[in-house]
Amino acid sequence: GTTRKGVTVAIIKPDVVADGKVDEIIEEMKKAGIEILEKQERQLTEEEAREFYDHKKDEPFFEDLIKFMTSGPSVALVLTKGETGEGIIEEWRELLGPPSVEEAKESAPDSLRARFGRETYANALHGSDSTETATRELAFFFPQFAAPTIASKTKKRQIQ
Ligand code: DGI
Repeated sequence: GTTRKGVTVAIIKPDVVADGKVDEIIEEMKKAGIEILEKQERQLTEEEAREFYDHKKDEPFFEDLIKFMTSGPSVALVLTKGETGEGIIEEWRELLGPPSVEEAKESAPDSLRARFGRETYANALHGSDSTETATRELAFFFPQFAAPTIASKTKKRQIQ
């Protein structure tokens, strides 16, 4: 069929990669019943980070954010769950907890940002915040995955 499965895009940010905790995070995903459809390790260039966070460019913290996101390799992943992937965006955001690590420790001590974030906004993980954002972020990290499934000899990226 042509119906796309619901997915979200997660990023394991440079703090977690530097702390050697990528496998632990992936275990947490699996414990929550999440399925990983794609995974790619890469260090964002400054240009890529600026494009990825373009909607934050007027924020006072923008330069800090770019510095952090380009400080080392990240791991981008496409996540889904169950037959349809319905609710995966919200569920992953729930597992993340709030963006500030301090706030996460206060209000959601079991959240992944509370447990794996280093400090303030070195917050371990990203998750798309809406279907529109997920589509955009999918195209950003996994253009081959996001492309329409036109007839081709290699159909390996097609999702039912
Ligand atoms: O979608 P989220 O990552 O949960 O949160 P968001 O869209 O509010 O912010 C995106 C990222 O920007 C967040 O993961 C970390 C960074 N950020 C947000 N607010 C601040 C911030 N970074 C700094 N340094 N200071 C902030 O106030």
